[in-house]
Amino acid sequence: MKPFQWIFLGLGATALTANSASKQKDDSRPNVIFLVADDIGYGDLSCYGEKTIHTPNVERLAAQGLRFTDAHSVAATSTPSRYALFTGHYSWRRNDTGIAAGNAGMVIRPEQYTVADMFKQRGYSTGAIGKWHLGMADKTGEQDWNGHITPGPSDIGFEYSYLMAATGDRVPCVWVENEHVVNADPNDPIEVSYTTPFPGEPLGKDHPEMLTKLKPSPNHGHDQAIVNGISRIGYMKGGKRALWEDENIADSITCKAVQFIKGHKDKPFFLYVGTNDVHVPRYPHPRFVGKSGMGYRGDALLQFDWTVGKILDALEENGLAENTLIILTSDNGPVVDDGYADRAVELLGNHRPWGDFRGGKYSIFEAGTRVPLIVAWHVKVKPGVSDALVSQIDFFASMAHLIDGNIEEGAAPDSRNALPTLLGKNKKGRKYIIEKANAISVSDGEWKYIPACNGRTFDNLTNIELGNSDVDQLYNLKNDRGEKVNLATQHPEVVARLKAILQKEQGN
Ligand code: NG6
Ligand code: CA
Repeated sequence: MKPFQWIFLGLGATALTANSASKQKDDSRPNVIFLVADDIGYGDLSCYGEKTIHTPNVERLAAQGLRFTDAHSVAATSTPSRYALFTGHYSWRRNDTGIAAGNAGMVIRPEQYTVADMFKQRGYSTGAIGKWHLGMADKTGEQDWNGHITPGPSDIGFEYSYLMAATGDRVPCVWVENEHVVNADPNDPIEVSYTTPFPGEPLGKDHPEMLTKLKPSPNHGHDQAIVNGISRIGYMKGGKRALWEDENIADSITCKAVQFIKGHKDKPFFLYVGTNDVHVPRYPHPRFVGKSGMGYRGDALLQFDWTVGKILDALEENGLAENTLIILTSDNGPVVDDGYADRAVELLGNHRPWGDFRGGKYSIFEAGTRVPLIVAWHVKVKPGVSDALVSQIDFFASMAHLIDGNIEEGAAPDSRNALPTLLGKNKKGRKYIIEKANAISVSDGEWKYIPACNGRTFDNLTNIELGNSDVDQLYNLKNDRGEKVNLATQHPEVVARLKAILQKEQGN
């Protein structure tokens, strides 16, 4: 294992004083950080009431900010969720925003206008660090992993980027900084394929003895290329010098985020930090291992919490705590076994990652998309709890309103200004939200309607109820948070009202 990178990069010892002068004082141009967790559920953070895990740094943020109880991602998996977050365009309007492979082309096309473009155009420095999962280069399979991977994040508004292409469980297992693989070696070129194994490269399914860190769960399919004693989805060859080590992923992301904050303390910035925690493969740094009593999944939650703490510290140390708006959320709901034998199910005990909601990641039931959300901005947001109905689709327009109230013609077509709600000036939420897993749903906060659709009701691999049904479903979320009683036949008028909204939004 490499030395603990935090110390390695010399950041741990940096004794910045809390009053190191910041030139940033303009309230109309705060720094903005989108801190997006991966697969962290509504019940995974102690500030949401679960007593089984303690996440003190998220509590510290929640104590300074507004914690939302009815906040939603647009989708129940990462790619469509992040697509909507960055573009303000519903991912379900396109048929190519599903879970992206590690060699997928750019899902957000360069001509699209993103929230990062919006900030950049207003003079902000912009950065994207951590999990990307939105494709790189023009077309699938056409990346130059040994040269300039273009088009890339810089074409959709991110001036700086340090990213994993897709997920921890997908090749290539390398960091891509400013569109170049870090530590790429011309003598050991990287090749990636999602269709054809490379002759001579061992695969997890044939070489279980090489899986020294984690083994795949049966039948999930994470049994292809072996990187660092963990088999992944996809095939990869070369780039030995560039491969990440799973136990250092959180440190790398956190270091880069802290460096970005420090390096931009004199000018407003927009920073997206996508953590890898708690997506699979979960392989936290040894200093977190065994600390949760819940195995690697719980330990990875503590690691996430540590990242949050380091980011808050960096803001304080650089004199930016007062003038930075932080939005902490998750891309989709939780899953316990998502492909690796990490004993997460066995060690879960009484912990309920989904809180009191039904379903989980991949599901149209509430746990798929009802996510943690904390908005904090020093004196501008009065600490507390908001039950307003909010959707990540509105972050884009809200951020434009934060700065100057303008939004470019045609940009973020589905995004509405929710700034007063996000800042707690208003308890009024959205009139309705639309979400998509396999099924689509519309909810006004009280009633949720899921039209009949095709698809499995249950996923045996992850043990999650997906919410698909061949009959219409209607739930009253105020009386029935667990979506147990289908009231569609009792309340046809409510079904008709919500169906009309959905049809109008879908353009039919
Ligand atoms: C699924 C993977 C799962 C995870 C997910 C993406 C299988 C059986 N499962 O296809 O392990 O990688 O994709 O998760 O392949 S997400 O949070 O990035 O959307
Ligand atoms: Ca996710």
